[in-house]
Amino acid sequence: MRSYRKALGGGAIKVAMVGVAVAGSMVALTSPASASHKCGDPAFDYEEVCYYRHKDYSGGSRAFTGEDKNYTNDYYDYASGTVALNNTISSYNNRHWAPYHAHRYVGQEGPLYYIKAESWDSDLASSDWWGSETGDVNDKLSSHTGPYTG
Ligand SMILES: [Ca+2]
Ligand SMILES: [Ca+2]
Repeated sequence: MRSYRKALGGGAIKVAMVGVAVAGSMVALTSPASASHKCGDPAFDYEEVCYYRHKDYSGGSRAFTGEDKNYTNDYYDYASGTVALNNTISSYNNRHWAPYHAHRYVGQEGPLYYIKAESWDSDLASSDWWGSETGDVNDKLSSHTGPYTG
């Protein structure tokens, strides 16, 4: 009886370890830490929107090509790289030939800011939300959809 229990316990541990390994690989495949990249990367030439922390395209930058549901895990390219894009973006340059829709909240929720194809804005404090939302969009962007290539 004693040896039977010991054998059973060993099997349970093996099953648990396999489960952890499978869960780990699924996370790596489905949720990368960040979808952003350094602005001006030749691999994404003319297919990226570049965001800046301060107005006049200064204070650190970070770019996207596809959509992004959450800016809290994307960081400006600085020496330290510790400031997230969420609620800090103050200017942008959309080098993509297609538009994006930026959102007030993470999860692509809330009011929209329309980023036109091949457009730029040096100071988002002078830009408004799309639709009925009042106030400027400076330091309020948190996610985006697009590019809308259709
Ligand atoms: Ca993100
Ligand atoms: Ca800012």
